[in-house]
Amino acid sequence: MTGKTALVTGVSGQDGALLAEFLLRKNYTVHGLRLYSATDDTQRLHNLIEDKKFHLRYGDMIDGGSLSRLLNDIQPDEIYNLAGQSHVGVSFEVPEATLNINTLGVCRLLEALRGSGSGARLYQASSSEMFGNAPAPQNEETPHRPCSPYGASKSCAFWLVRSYRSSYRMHASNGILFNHESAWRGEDFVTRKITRGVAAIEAGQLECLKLGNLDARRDWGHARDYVEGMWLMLQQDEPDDYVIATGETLSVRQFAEVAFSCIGTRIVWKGAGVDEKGVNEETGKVHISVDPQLFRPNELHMLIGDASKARRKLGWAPRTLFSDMVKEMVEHDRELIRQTVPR
Ligand code: GDR
Repeated sequence: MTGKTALVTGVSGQDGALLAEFLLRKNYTVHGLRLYSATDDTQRLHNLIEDKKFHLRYGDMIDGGSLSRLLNDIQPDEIYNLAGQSHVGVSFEVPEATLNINTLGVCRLLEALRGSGSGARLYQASSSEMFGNAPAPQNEETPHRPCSPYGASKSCAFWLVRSYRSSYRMHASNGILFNHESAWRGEDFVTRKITRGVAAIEAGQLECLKLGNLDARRDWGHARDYVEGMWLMLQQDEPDDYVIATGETLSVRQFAEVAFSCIGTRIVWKGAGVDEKGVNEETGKVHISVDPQLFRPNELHMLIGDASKARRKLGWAPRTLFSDMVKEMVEHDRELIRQTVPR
């Protein structure tokens, strides 16, 4: 068992909360960086807050001074940079803010780390979105062709990390994570939106779920498996970049079919394009329709990750089956509804 100290930025998000839990189980002291928010943003951390080895710290990726102070104060062995504006669609609405947090924020963190002279190891949350529509399957050597401000922000941050690594011999690694989901996924992301929608439809609180592009294909894994990959990267003697993915791809339409099957509903598709509908085969009710307002100005059509390097060098492999992950998410959302509906 280790007695290391870690700083996790973005600790209140899905990955931050799951990673903090993972590190606490490994006997780390964990300092979680959170943004100040007037509303409670600690829902995912409720079971960690009581842990004496878990500390919430205010800081901000747009405030380099706060990052320097935290590093000097905490003296972490490992830093996991998970903070960011993580919604691809939203990045088209707030491109400047996205780059400020996702790219300049990484620059500020790298500078703070360089200034601290501490030798702490850094994990940077890079993303499959950097690949854009580069041919699949994508691996560490695949050229970046980002097609969103988010993808561009992550690609630039990726290269900053590599540049600092080679210029200053930092132990800084990029984890190129493909889509990763869980019951802690934000409700604006398509998987959670679907599983919440399925639970609400079953409970009679909603009849029809509106989605955007049903044809987009993603490589969907379980976030719990992926945080282990982050940790493994920082346990290596040498820093490097690794793809973390399942190697399988499914469309948004297929995700929805599997999610509905968890409540015993078979969806059949009728119509095409913006008129396509997902219909309950048994009742004839329309449960999915297409809302063109949810289309993005530019879309990334297909991602399949090749994680053979992570398998070979880190001994990492996904543990959770896709169908089990979807079931877990639907069950969680059903339970949330049960807790709010008076019996
Ligand atoms: P993504 O995840 O953009 O891949 O980025 P998201 O779940 O937002 O979209 C996946 C695909 O589903 C399509 N889609 C919809 N998306 C949303 N959010 N809402 C909808 O209603 C909807 N309907 C269809 C999208 O167009 C897209 O093609 C995620 C994020 O977690 C990033 O931060 C991360 O880096 C990458 O995964 C890997």
